[in-house]
Amino acid sequence: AATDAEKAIEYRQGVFNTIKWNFGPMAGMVKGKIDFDAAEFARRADAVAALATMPGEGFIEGSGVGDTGAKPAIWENKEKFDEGMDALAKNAAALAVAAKSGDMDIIKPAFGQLGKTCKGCHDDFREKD
Ligand code: ASC
Repeated sequence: AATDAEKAIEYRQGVFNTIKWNFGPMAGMVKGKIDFDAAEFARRADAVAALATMPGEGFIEGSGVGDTGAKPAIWENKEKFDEGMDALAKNAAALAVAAKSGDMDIIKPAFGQLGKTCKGCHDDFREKD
């Protein structure tokens, strides 16, 4: 049977993979590599806003071992990590609001802010692929 740590790892990776599934097409639209579809963009932004509140609880104590990209820094500096998770949720919510405008000039900076938030935490807390 899976341990609690294994279940937590599977849980949070599932959430991050689902965020990435939705984030990718939004990035393509922002960069002009995919035609902008405002309704699709808003649907994906809503999905990411909901998902963004979820991965944090998967970083339970003792779940940093094994074949994951999670750095020990997460548990050594949990307060800063949790702030990053809060920023993820906040900026994803802001993007969902911006997306409802259907206006790329409004969406673009909100998307950029969210992408910076992803990268900030990855730099500190995630091993490079
Ligand atoms: C992605 C992806 C990330 C983020 C990050 C944004 O598409 O997989 O981890 O965007 O690169 O800066």
